[in-house]
Amino acid sequence: MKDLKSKIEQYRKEFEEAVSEVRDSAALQKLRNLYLSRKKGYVAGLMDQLKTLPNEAKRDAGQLINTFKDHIQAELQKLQDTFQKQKKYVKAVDLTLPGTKCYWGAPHPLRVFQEKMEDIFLRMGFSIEDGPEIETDYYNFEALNFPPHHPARDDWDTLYINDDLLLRTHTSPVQIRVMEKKKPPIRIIIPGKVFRKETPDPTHAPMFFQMEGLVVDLGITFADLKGTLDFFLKAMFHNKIKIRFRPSFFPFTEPSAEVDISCTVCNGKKDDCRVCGGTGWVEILGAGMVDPQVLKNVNIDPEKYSGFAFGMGIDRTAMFEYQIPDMRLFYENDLRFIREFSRK
Ligand code: 2U9
Repeated sequence: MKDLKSKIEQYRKEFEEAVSEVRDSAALQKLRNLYLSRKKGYVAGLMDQLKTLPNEAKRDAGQLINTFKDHIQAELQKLQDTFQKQKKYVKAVDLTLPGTKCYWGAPHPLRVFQEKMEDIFLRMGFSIEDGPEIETDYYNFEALNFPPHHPARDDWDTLYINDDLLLRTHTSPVQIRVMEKKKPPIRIIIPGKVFRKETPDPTHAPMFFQMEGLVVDLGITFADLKGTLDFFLKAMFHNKIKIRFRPSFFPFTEPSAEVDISCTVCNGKKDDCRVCGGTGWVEILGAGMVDPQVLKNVNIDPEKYSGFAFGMGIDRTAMFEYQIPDMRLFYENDLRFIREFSRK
């Protein structure tokens, strides 16, 4: 019995020392095994020794062993609780851990620019329409007053799918489709992708974005066309720009014009301006009064109704506004470029 008592004392001392040095859960588990493992633990050894004692000593000795075992269990439990709390605490406040990288997307610069253009027309009461990108020869050309094999078609380098189907070269077929379904008053804009058979270079791409507009109503005149485009261009650039109309030709409008604004980069003051080439003017859009034949093609009476239409390249205008030298930058998906211009 004396032997057992001193052994317990010895174990207790060793345990107190060992427990004060435990720093993590692994060391804790090791200590637990050393003392409490069912077969080889010190407490199990004490129990084996208990069996060898005379019966009258067993009760007291048993109590001593149990008290020692309870003490060990309580101390180990305390330590375990402390580690668990620390674990939670570290998770919440360890500011030295590297953060999780977050990759933000950004709207594409062309989309930002398109929405800026749309907003101005929405304010004037226009609505937005869209339509198919694969079109028939009829909607892309014939209905717009381009007869089959007419040389005017050569200006729209077309990607044909077969004799009848093609990738639309302008968004104008959407206006035809809208006029077939809806009678005047019509006041719409059509932003969208168009396709041309072009080799990519700084100012050309086989796919680019266009925005066209159409107004058809009673008594629409060239003055409405001028007033609308004047409002748009001044809202888009700034109020001080000058605007000029030059006579031009499109098969679907008569009369037709090309519309320039005074150069916002040099204001006509630099002979070698890279934007206007020293002319002081930059071409922004094309426009005209809807040809009576085009109205007839959709069963709108040109004696009663008249209209105007216009068209511009979204890419081209964005390049001018942001002074981007190469159209291909829009389509390379370089995030550094996309983020840069999305902020503007
Ligand atoms: C209908 C009637 C008339 C649309 C028009 C233009 C002038 C024009 C070009 C500008 C640069 C296209 O992106 S670009 O290459 N467009 O100059 N577009 S009038 O006229 C229409 C359209 C549909 C039924």
